[in-house]
Amino acid sequence: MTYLAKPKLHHPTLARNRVGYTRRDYEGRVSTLCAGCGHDSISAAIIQACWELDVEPHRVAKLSGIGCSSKTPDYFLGASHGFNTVHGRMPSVLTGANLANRDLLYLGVSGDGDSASIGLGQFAHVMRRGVNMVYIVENNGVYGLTKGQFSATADRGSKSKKGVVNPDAPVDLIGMALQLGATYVARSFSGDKEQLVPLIKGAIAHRGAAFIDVISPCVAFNNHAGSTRSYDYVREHNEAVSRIDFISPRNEITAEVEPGGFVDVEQHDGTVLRLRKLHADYDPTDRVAAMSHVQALQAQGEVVTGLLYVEAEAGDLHEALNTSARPLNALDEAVLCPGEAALARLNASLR
Ligand SMILES: Cc1ncc(C[n+]2csc(CCOP(=O)(O)OP(=O)(O)O)c2C)c(N)n1
Ligand code: SF4
Ligand SMILES: [Mg+2]
Repeated sequence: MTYLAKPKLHHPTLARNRVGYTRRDYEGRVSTLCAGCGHDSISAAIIQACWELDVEPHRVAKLSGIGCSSKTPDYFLGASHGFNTVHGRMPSVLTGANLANRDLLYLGVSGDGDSASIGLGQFAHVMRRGVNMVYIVENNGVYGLTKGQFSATADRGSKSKKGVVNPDAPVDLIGMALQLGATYVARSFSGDKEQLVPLIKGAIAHRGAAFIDVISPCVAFNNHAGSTRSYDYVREHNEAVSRIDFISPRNEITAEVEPGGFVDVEQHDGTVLRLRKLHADYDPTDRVAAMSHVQALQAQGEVVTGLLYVEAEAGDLHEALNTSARPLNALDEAVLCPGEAALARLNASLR
């Protein structure tokens, strides 16, 4: 029934957020993905996070590549800006858009094929440049759209639906993001909305390169015994280092936590990430320690989830390049053509 358009009328009693929108105003078109696909749960989590954070839909730019995952921006935030790039090229288009207009919230949505194979170089550079964005990989270990070939994130030894064993070592996007300098790094599971929604909210509030790797089972091609991306496998091996509560400055702190069992990380905009520690010795502000802790748990076959690393006061690409504080389309003629004297001064400074 995906050819049916969603009704535009909303029930008048639906709750509205502080900017006057109902949750339904954050939805997109009816999904054409397989029933049960993890990607649809991620779309629902993005909708929930944006509604709860009072994000104005027209202030968001959604960018993606090619794949089932990259189709999903059509299914959320229907009133936002959107750009479906060539396969694996979302990061460079996002970087350019961000440089032209820093006032929008940039949401990059990609797949493990899109980011870890054809787009791996682009992934690396957008992370190391610290582009201010939320970059989500919907990671199912296969190329879902082209019928289930192993992707570069598939674990060595995992089995395809036809029983073929993957001989190759996996690309670990979390390890790469940490090593390349991303300043907010998290992993979650599409089946764990309670963990995923606050992680997305924290990433939206973060200034800098925020990366979330979301394990998102492909029910059509990678949800069988022998797969390490199936619902059953991830539920059995999900090892959360912490649970995160996102606290906005205007909200009361409602989460009940044991004293000493949490750490508060305040971000540049006053939002607080309250991390309820599940691993006593895990420090999400120590990049090197986070890398080795995550690697050690992964070596035991665990799927490590939670906020793995955060640098609360991170800078971004605009800061590094000292760019105009105003979006380029808001610059008037007087700024763009400052006159002969200004040009002469500039030339003199370069001699
Ligand atoms: C340049 C180019 N090469 C190959 C393809 C074929 N292709 C389409 S989607 C895809 C992989 C998608 O995998 P992933 O990003 O993991 O998304 P999923 O469908 O699993 O969500 C490939 C190889 C293409 N569209 N363009
Ligand atoms: S093929 Fe896999 S990834 Fe694509 S929509 Fe179906 S379940 Fe989702
Ligand atoms: Mg995939």
